[in-house]
Amino acid sequence: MIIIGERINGMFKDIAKAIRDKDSAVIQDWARKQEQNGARYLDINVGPGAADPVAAMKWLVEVTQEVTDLPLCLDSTKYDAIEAGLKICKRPAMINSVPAEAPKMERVFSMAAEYGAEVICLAMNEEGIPKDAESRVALAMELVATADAFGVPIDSLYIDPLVLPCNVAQDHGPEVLETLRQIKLISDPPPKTVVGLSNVSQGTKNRELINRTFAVMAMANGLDAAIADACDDELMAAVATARILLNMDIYCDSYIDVFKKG
Ligand code: THG
Repeated sequence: MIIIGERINGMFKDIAKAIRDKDSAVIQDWARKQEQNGARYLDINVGPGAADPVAAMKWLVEVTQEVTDLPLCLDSTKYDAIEAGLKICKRPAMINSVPAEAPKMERVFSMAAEYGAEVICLAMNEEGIPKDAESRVALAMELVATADAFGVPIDSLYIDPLVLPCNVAQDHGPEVLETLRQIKLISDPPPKTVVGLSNVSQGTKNRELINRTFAVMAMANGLDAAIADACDDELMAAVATARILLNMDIYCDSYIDVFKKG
C-alpha cells in the first residue's frame, strides 16, 4: 500500500505556526522524517486558518521540494491554491481532491489533463456523503466517466470512499470497506483507491490502534493508498505485515526493515 504522509497539514498547530512564521525548518523536518519512514507521497494542506491559501501552498511546495524528491499530494478545496502548487511542482503531483459535482469536476479534470496530475475523487456530491456502498460506488462511476471525458486516464484516478470517525458514524465502516471492494469491479482496469486513514479515529481514545486495525481491514478489501501517519511505526509494521499476508511482497525474516528501505 502506498502511504501518503499526512503530517504537513495546517490542521496541526506546529504546521499552522510554521506557515505564519515562514519557518521552513519545521516543514522540512517533517518532510524528511516521513520520507525516511516509508512515505511515498507527501500530503500538503495549508489548513483551515491560512490567511492567503495560494501563497501558503506555494511556500509549502517550495520548501518541501528543497529537501525531498517525493511527489506531492496537493490537498485543498481552493482550486486556485492547487493550481499555484501544480505550476511549481517539479514532479507530476496528485490533486486532492474533487467531489462528483459538475463545475468542480470540470475545473479539476481540466487541470489534471493540463499538468499530467493524478486525482483523488471523493464519493460525495452536493447532497453530502451517502451511507450505503451502492451510492458511493455510483458516485465513483460518475467521477470515472467524467475524468475519461476530460482525457484523464483511469490509472491516474484514486477513489476515496470517505472515512468518517467511528465514534460518530460507526455504521459507515462496513460500507466503506464494501465500497473499496466494489470499486475494483466498475471498470477494467479499475481506478485505484485511497482513504484518509486518521479520520477513522478522530475524537476517540486509542487512536493508533483504531488506525492500524482499519488499515489492515481496508487493505484486505483492496485499498491501494492511504493518507496516514507515516511516523507511526506500529502502523507501518502492520502495513508491511498485511502486504506479506496478502501475498503482495515475498516473505523474508527482515521484511519490516526491507519495507522501510522502500
Ligand atoms: N480524504 C482525502 N484527503 C484528506 C482526508 C480524507 N485530507 C485530510 C485528512 N482527510 C487526512 N489527514 C489527516 C490529518 C490529520 C488528522 C486526520 C486526518 C488528525 N489531526 C488531529 C485531529 O484532528 O485530532 C490534529 C490534532 C493535533 O493538532 O495534533 O487526526 O479523508 N482525500
